[in-house]
Amino acid sequence: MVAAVASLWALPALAQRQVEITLTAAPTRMALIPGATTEIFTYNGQFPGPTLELREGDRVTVHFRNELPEPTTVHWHGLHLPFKADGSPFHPVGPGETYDYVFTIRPGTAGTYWYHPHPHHRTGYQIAKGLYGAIVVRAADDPLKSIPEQVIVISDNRFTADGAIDLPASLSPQGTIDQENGREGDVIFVNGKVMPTLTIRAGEVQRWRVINASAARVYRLSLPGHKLLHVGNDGGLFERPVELDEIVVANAERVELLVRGTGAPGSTTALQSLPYDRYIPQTRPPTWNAPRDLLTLQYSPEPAVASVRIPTKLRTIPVLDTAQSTATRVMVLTQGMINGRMMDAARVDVSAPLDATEIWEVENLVGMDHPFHLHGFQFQVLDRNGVREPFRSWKDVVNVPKHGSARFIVRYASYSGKWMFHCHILDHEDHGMMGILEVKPSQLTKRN
Ligand SMILES: [Cu+2]
Repeated sequence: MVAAVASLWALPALAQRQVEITLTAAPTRMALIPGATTEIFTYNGQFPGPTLELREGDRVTVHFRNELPEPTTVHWHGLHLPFKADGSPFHPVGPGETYDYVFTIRPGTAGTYWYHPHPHHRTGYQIAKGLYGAIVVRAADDPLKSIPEQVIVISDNRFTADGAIDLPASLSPQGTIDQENGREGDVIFVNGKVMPTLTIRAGEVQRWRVINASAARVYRLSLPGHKLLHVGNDGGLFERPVELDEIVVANAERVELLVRGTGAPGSTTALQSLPYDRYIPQTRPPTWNAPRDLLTLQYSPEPAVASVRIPTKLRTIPVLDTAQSTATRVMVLTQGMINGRMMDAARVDVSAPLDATEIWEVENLVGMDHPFHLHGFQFQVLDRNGVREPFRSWKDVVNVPKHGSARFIVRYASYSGKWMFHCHILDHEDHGMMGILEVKPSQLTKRN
């Protein structure tokens, strides 16, 4: 209780709610594919887990109970919160145990996040078993408040003939390919359903909050006949909307899109994922270049409504100034390793003072993409492959292309502790393609 009061001290007087959430992870049996039932793991008996709706300023306590037969954690992917609430491998929750995650949603956080397990070596397994859910954080002054929303959680999975989740032994032929590519499945789920139907009225504008919860599959989204208005990334809205024909969403990334109902009343179209070659040629799946339909968008028969006006200015994003950077951290990615090393919980890979601003230069030496995730702090991508990022946004994952590089700038604000950085291809993460950033409270930083 004392800690919660102390963290409030730094926050402006927003309408603060005390939010209590009860979340239980447990095995469940569910019908996911035709003709079989599958033993999965769920949060509160739901697949995906319940969408958590939070507001900036909320003081959140999640009462978590682990009814799984193995240790787990709940990681609040992308949220800026205290170390003890991060759900990293440092704070496992044993079978039958409970843990309270206590954090405050800080101003400027509004966006789309997700929660999932993060235990050492078992993240891929537990997410494949069904443990993930969406988080929507709202701002009081959301410029798109009046626009109807859809949360779209995309994931994939693979099943054996008897309906069990197909998790081959790591040294089996398929297990070896999974370790290399990251495990992909031929069944694609949107919000736990295969090819669900979303409805829209002609002229209507909808805000889609898309989350890629897949272990490894990257989605290159396209809605034939429609332009997409890209309005937000991992850490919330941009300053201005950007019009696109398609968008790549790598593992653990989120995008906010405005879909304008430019189709005719009664017509249908499908949200598609177009081919995206993230693979090493030797293990590229034979079906990699086949487009996949993800969901049906069905226009209602009613006549078109007048479209709402979409604001041209969404919000102001503060600039993280490269002139303030006090260090550059070089991260070299090779297959399964960062800077030639595998994860060691007893080692600190990067040590920095609280409030420092630093640049990370992530270099990918191998012939497949690696989506790089930093815990605890949102960052701003500076450039990819040397090409300056066209606009400012908050990110917590940056996809580092094969034989490519990405640079981002980050400020280690508010919270000291040990924060993971890792590849978000879950097989790579579990293999040890992960390191530790320790942010230390420092006398020096107090002078600033
Ligand atoms: Cu990787």
